[in-house]
Amino acid sequence: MKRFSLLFFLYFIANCAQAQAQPNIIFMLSDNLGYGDLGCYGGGIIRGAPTPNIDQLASEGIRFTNFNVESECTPSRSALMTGRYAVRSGTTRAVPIQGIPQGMAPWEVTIAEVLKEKGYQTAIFGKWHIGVEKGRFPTDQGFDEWWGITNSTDVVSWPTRVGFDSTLIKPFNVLGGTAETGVKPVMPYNLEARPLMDEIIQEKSVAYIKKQAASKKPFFLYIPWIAVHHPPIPHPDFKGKSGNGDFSDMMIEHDYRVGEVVKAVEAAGLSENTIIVYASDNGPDRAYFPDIGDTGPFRGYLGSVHEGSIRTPMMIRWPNKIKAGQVNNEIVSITDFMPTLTNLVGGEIPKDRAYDGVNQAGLFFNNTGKSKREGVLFFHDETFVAAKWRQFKIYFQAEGVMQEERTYGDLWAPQMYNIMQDPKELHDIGLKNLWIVGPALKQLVPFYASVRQFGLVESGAAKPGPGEVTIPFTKSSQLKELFDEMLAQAKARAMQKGKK
Ligand SMILES: [Ca+2]
Repeated sequence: MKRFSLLFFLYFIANCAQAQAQPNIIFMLSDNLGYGDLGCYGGGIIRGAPTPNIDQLASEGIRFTNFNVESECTPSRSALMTGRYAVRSGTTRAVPIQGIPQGMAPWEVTIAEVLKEKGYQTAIFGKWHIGVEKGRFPTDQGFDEWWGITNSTDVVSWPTRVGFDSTLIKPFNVLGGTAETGVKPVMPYNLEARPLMDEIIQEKSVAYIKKQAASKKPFFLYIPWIAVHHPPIPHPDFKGKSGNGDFSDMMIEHDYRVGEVVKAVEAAGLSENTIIVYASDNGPDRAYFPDIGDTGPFRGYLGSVHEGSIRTPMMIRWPNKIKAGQVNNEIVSITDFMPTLTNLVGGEIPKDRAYDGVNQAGLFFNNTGKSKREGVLFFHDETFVAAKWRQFKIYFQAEGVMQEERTYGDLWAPQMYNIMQDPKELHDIGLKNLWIVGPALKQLVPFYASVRQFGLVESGAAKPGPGEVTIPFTKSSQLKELFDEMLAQAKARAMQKGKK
């Protein structure tokens, strides 16, 4: 009996120790995969590409149906890393011109940096796309090691284009290295390398998980896959697998590789205490139709802020905490990961800057089913374009969302859509529902005030300076007065509180 008690006691202690350990975090991000591509989101077999591995991952945790990203690779990845809308960080666009400073300022604090601060080991295998030069690489932003690319994958096609002049454009490379030793080119990034990239990323990720399991230290592994960005070239092992063209072949390959990473976590005995997130950075790119992702019930392509662009798959598995089989339609933003994960590990986000992300620990990990936000804001460059609020979306600028359109511009009155009744955003209900303007735009007040307080980082700048966000239909001079007054009042209240 005594012996049994002792065994039970030891077992209990061992379990406590396991439960208390900081969870490992694996964040997988696909590129330009649409809302309608995965089986668990209504795609899969109807797209000629079953996705059993990702579907299973979703079924083992919580799957989100109202996950909001930014409208391109660069802003979305910036928002993920910083917890801030890209408009604050000068990362609303990737500039396809070599030698121009761009990407995330070294001043920004990333998820990797806050996790590292709390004892995490960190690695990224894949596409960074928020910095193309020394000082702005992931190894400068909290990652211990990196193997991957700085740019978007379309660069591999450039040399095949009519009139391409290789004397004017420096060749692109895959980079690799560590924060300690620095990074250097490890192989050319070209059409030959393109189909092999995700296999290498998978192998490096699997090896890293094995190594970390042995080290017993918590880790953060960020895997921004190359798939399913154009050009659509599947790995030779998957070529022809779907019988439905290169894009479907690439989807089957992608699902397989995600599955192998999950299997590696299981094989290493880390399943219970490892958080696995899977998401897509933005919707399909219109450039390569029909070899592109599908937007499911939504409309719009990469670059627009219609739902087809900014609503993407996202799922989280953490067997220790998250009840399996949940599907949730609460509004979540890609900016929410930074504060949520920071809070989870007992870290702190800096106080000298504004955050757009909110702590979603309840919804993500504690099965509350409720989001801490009612809306999200969307921008084009430094112009406010649209706000999502509850089931409504209100546009302050018009958008061209057809495949051949790449426009946005002025409206004579805001457009509004009920995206539950009208997921394609086709039927403007604005003129009958002007009441929505006030509540939907309430989010803009703290945002605008914080821009006045903390400024913006200009594209390519090292740190924030005074900046301005254009809000159509309003006079910026009036807004300035209004928000300066509000700021002064808030400061006075804070002083008063301090005195008490
Ligand atoms: Ca992308």
